[in-house]
Amino acid sequence: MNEVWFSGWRHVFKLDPDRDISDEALDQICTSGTDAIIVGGSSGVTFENTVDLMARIRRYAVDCALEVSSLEGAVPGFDGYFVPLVLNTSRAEWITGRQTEGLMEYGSFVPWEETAAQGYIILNADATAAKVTEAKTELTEAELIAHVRMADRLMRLPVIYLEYSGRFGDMQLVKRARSAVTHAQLFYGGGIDNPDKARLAAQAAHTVVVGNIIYSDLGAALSTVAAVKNA
Ligand code: 1GP
Repeated sequence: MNEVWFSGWRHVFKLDPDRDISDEALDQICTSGTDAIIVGGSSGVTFENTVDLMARIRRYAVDCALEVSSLEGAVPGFDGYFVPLVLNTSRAEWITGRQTEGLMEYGSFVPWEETAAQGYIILNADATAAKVTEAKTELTEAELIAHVRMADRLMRLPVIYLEYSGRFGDMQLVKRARSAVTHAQLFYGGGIDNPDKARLAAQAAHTVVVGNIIYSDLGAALSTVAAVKNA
């Protein structure tokens, strides 16, 4: 793996600009020892709610990156930017279409050194992202490995993101995906709501993303940091 701005990340919290979080909860998330905060969501993301959340996180030293999933939500001022390309959809607009439209508009302003493409492979049919992009989530192991090789070997994407958002995934499958990777950083996200799941995910992927549980059980969310770091 090449050294890049997110290489050292083992644990990441993902915050949704469209969901409310109190100052107290945000303080605990940002000072939890997590390696970074990713701001991103699959619906309801606007310039206003993104800039608002960024400004609140910016009071802390923690790295903060934006996952750019819509033109409206493209906000300057983050430490880094991820641009998701959904690999298991047949709808081209989610692979390169919208991204190219974004570059038509903002191509001259992109901080390329701090911008990375993520090859998203969405594996939970119930996730909003799967519905929106009409992802083909029922992949056999052979199909998953082919998608990983497409991203890692052919497209040379720096990040492969196995997205189970809302459900804890198959860690054996995640491990096999990691074995197929030669240079990409493998992110895993989905359904981590306790230290055990966090540890299992950390043993399977390079980087573990924790989202939803922040909003329903902050204590459980915070407990995932040490679990990942000690895995
Ligand atoms: C969502 O992968 C992240 O994009 C995390 O998933 O919200 O299920 O933790 P959860």
